[in-house]
Amino acid sequence: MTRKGFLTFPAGFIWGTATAAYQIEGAWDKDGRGMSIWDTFTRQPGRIQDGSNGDVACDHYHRWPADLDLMAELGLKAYRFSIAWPRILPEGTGKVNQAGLDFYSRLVDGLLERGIQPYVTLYHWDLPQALQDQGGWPQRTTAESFGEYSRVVGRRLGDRVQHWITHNEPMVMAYLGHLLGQHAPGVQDLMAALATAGNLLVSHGLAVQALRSVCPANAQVGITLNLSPVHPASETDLDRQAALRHDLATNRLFLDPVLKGSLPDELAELLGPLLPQLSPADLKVISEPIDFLGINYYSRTVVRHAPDSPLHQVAQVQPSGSEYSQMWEIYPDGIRELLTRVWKDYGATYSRGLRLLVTENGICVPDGVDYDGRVRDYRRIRYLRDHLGALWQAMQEGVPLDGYFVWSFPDNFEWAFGYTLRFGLVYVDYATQQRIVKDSGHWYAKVIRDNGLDTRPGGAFLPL
Ligand code: IFM
Repeated sequence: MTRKGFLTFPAGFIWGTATAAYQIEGAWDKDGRGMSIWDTFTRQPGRIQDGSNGDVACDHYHRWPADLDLMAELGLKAYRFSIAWPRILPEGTGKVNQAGLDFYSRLVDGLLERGIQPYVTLYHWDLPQALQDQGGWPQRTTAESFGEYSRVVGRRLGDRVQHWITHNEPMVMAYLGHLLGQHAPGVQDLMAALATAGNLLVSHGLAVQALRSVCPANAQVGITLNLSPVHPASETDLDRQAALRHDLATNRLFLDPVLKGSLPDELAELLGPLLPQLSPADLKVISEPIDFLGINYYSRTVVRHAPDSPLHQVAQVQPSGSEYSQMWEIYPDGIRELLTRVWKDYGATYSRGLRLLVTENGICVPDGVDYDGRVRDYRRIRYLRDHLGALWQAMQEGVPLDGYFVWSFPDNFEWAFGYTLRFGLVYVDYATQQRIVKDSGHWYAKVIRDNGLDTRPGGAFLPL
């Protein structure tokens, strides 16, 4: 801390924002793009709250130069985006669509010309429909196809992209996509969900190997997990045990194989025959050394023992007396708790020296355009300020954190919620595609300029 109430970040701290292909690009049938599972899912009646889809979304596919100009105006140092697999390999494997690669190549050049570092996510949930038709993620062959796709992208962009993220939130793909059926492909099958988790993990390792084989030696490769500290709803033994089970089934199912090369014994006890079938050779692939771990944090998870619930007999509780966004409890200290725990349990002992990044953090609140054209999203500013404060605290406690990415740059297609929720620093009028930088966007630009955070009461609002 340099002066009272002002939190200074290390020189070179990476200030960024994040998006995902299906949520912003639109142009679903342009230039040879194949169908993805989200094109299929959104066309099934009742799947999406407002009946919408990503056909147009923010039309970023056509408007990317102006979007990148806006990022440069706000002073962003990095931009995390995902590549749509069906643009690159419309059938999921085999014939490469050069027009798809050309699009991302131009995007990368556009970022570098503006002094913004690209952070590329290879998979943010838009599996080619052709692979789904052959069984999708519950099949091991899909993991192998992901390795092939990663090699194709790495070969084309590796000369300019230094930072690679194999997967975004595999837990969501496994459970929301294959157990709860709330996301594409809409499957509700416990076995399929856990097989998906296993194959996503293997595919991560195959992608790391593929990237290392085609990218320059200084390539930085990692994975992004959505993690959440799990708290028991009460101090009873039953609820405490429930919290441990939930931590195993959501956090440790992914952390342990990637960073320790093993599945926790307690998970084997919990899942029995449902445990993802991973051989020692698979675990070796999954734990292929990485350079950084990306963490997406939005909220903590509070759970109670619930004997009738599937998978692990746990139910989530919304504690009373907390503040909530449209989706989740607001719990800033959770990011400090999570980062220090991940560092202690995994990072500090990681042989090759692991760096951490917060690859997503943000909030959806009902935003509106005021009479003068401004979007005064003070709750978002407060959320971001409080989370950055807690994250700064984690760094004081010894966590080597390299950067922070706000979710999201523009408002966008929020999966099963369609366009009903807004997460952006930039407001999108979907009827006209006009962009308006929200007050939070201006506030974030000031944080970046200052390389630090004004936490004095009212300080967050001073630059506005
Ligand atoms: O919009 C999503 C994103 O695709 C993945 N992480 C959470 C965000 C908010 O729900």
